[in-house]
Amino acid sequence: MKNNTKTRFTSAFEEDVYSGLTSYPKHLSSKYFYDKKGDKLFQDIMNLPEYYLTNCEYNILANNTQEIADAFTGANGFDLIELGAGDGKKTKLLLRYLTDKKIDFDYLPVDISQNALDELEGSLKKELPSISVKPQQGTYFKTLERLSDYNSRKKVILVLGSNIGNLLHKDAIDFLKQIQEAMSPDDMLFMGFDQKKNPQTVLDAYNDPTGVTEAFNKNVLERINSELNGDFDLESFFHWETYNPESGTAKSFLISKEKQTVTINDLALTVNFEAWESIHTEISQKYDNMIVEWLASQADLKVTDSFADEKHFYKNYIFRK
Ligand code: AVI
Repeated sequence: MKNNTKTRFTSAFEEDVYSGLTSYPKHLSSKYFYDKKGDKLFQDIMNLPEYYLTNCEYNILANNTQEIADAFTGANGFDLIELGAGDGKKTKLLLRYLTDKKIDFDYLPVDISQNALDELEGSLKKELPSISVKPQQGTYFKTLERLSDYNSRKKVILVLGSNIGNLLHKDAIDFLKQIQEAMSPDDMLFMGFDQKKNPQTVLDAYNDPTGVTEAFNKNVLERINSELNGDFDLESFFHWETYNPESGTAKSFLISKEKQTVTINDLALTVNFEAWESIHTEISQKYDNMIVEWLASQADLKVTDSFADEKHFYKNYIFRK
């Protein structure tokens, strides 16, 4: 391999792509799936019949709205802070109930993308015009830090979609710890965790026959091509999914169909692939109560309640300090 080591990177993307593709085995982070095209592909994934996560969580929120909303409500109202709000389809179930009951709360969706926040705010203005929406643009952690002394009323932190599943346990504990540190004794965290289930059901959710998941996975290569001046031939890689029922870890890979060389001009990098060599791109962790309680204890949080869908495919847990 001919690598003219480039020591100065102009972005985290450059640095991560460089280190991931010069490692053995090769890897790239799933956080780079998401740009305008990746966001749209993820929306399409959420509408796939095989991708049960979205419907399960929607059903949990629809079937337990009152109980969940009652747990949220504080004596002086509360701030509902949602990390990674997306299109808010599931959250709107709760927002509508809270509004109908005239409960005093502010909704603070947090997202890195101002565009996503603008779209969400626009749709809320139309559908639920009386809600007080205070969008927070920024990373989760910076925003949580800022909001931890934002005001003295109860904070409810919402993380839906089993987004925590894209983190290794070590990073998931760090994530929970940072949330815990931003919480006061009355505050609560409401978080979704996809559950262990028939391994085939998991594999099918990440391996749809229409190829949307494959296109989503390959979007990281497209971004390298367009943003770092690379020449990945997308057709010479295919998507591969594995699931380990013991650990509960689903893993996505891109596999090179042949021996080939890829050049990434902006990194002055040439990457050689053997036939069948892999790039690991994502983990989607599946949980059970034991793992969730262990993660919580590692982050000094307690699980105080949980809600499941009928098939027990998915659970939302309430955590307190
Ligand atoms: C965002 N995240 C929780 C999704 C998941 O299930 O891991 C991303 C995804 N990857 C492939 N399909 C969906």
